[in-house]
Amino acid sequence: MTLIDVHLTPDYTSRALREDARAGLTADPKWLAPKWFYDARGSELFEQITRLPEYYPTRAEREILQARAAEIAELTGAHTLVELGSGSSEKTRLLLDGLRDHGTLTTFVPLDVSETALREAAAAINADYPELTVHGVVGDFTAHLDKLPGDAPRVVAFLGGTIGNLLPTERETFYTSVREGLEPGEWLLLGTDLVKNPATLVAAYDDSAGVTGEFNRNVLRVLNRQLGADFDVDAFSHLAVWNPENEWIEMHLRADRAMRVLIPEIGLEVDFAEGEEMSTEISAKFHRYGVEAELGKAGFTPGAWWTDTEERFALSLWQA
Ligand code: AVJ
Repeated sequence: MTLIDVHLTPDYTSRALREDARAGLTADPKWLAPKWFYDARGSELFEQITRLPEYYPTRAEREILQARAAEIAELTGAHTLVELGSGSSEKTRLLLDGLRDHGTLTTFVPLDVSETALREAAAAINADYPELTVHGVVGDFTAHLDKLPGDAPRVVAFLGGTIGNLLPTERETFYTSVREGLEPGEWLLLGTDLVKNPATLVAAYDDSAGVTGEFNRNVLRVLNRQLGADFDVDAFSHLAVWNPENEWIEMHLRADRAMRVLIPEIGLEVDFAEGEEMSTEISAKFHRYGVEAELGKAGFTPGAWWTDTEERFALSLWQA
């Protein structure tokens, strides 16, 4: 059985894009938010990134899930798996298999802002796990965590290290709203990339095949298509920098020449100086002590901490 709850109005995404583009392109320094990378082409480029030799996080997290899915089922006794982000990936299936084999799972709840991605994910999982109720939610994980369906105990999975895209204050708000959306005794399963040698980190975000550069520039294509902008995409260079104070990777787009960009749908003219850098993503990296401090502050109790054999990535379990 498949059910879909829609918590977003049809124009939610286009309004949010307009507001973000206005705020970021009139700021100094300029920024664009990483959530706008993921149109069809951007999602395909990200899939390619996950297969690059330099981009270790996907493989490291998969290794942990393969080793620990049964243990996650045992520890949580989950009846419901909620996945933030659409969730029909191989990693989702590793978790679903572990929980199903344990015999307690009844419901899968994928949550995504994209109704198309959500319906595809829900249908794919429904086809392969016909005994589960698939109850999808079209929503924003920064706003609709109080409306999660499914019978308790639920496990909310936030995988891939996407938490690293949030600023520290945004992470605090996110963790608190997850905890408030859960009943005491329910669970959060969190994937976090770990601080390591900067050369390894920079290579993961600046691959030799140039896929991450294409992914980064894709945000300009999204603005060209959605807002009628006239960015000369090829006039921007991809940069990936390790910020040691904040322990995050920053991706930037650097204007290779001075230019004026018109964005008619939001009535903006934006000037770039030659060499001007615009921030497009932060991807924070973590230490165990930092994750424990942040989750503890949000009211979670530690359940488990697992890493891959090379200790590049962590998967951790937290009880509300
Ligand atoms: C999907 C957010 C986990 O931050 O590593 C990959 C996105 N950006 N390469 C990450 C990304 C550049 C990725 N997340």
